[in-house]
Amino acid sequence: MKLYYSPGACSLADHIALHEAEIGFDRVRVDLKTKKTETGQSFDEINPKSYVPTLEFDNGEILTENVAILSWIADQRPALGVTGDLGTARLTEMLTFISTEIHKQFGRVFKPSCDAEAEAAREKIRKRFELISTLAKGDYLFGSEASVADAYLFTMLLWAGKVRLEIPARLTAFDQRMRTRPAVQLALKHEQLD
Ligand SMILES: N[C@@H](CCC(=O)N[C@@H](CS)C(=O)NCC(=O)O)C(=O)O
Repeated sequence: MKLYYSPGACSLADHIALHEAEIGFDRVRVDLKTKKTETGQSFDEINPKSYVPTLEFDNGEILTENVAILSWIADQRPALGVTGDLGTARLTEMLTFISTEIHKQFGRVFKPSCDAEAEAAREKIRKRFELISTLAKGDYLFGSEASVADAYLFTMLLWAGKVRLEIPARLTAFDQRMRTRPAVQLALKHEQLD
């Protein structure tokens, strides 16, 4: 299995989650500007959507989208998912919230069409981090154990740091807690972000 990633991009969430799941995989770095992999392959031929994360299975099939890849990882290792009657739905709810309401807003912060757009996006992200910090059920989003959603939230906090967006104290503590996890340390090391 191969994970196509770009250092510090949202694919970091999947990178961390694969390590958490102890699933063996090869990392293939993608230059998102040239759309070439580290071996010079055309990334668009691998994933016509032209973005990371992209997971390629040994039979050549590819899986894209953070929500789908992280859900698939949780399916392989239920300890990284959410238990209970609504467990799967709650995980999907959280992953979708992070993806569509936080991740997407960062695009407007990184590449705004104007200052007002950037500021509006920052405000939305701030509010959503605030909300997530109140929704968290324990040390991690769903209680005392980390799930794949925590890997995604951690990646968003890394981005918040890059653009100097203030985050609630509870999320600062969460960020520090995540950084003590071997899977996080390994992924940060591999992406040279440590
Ligand atoms: N809908 C996708 C979006 C993934 C995404 O935004 N990937 C970014 C990096 S964080 C990317 O590869 N951008 C390159 C591009 O769009 O050209 C998902 O949620 O997985």
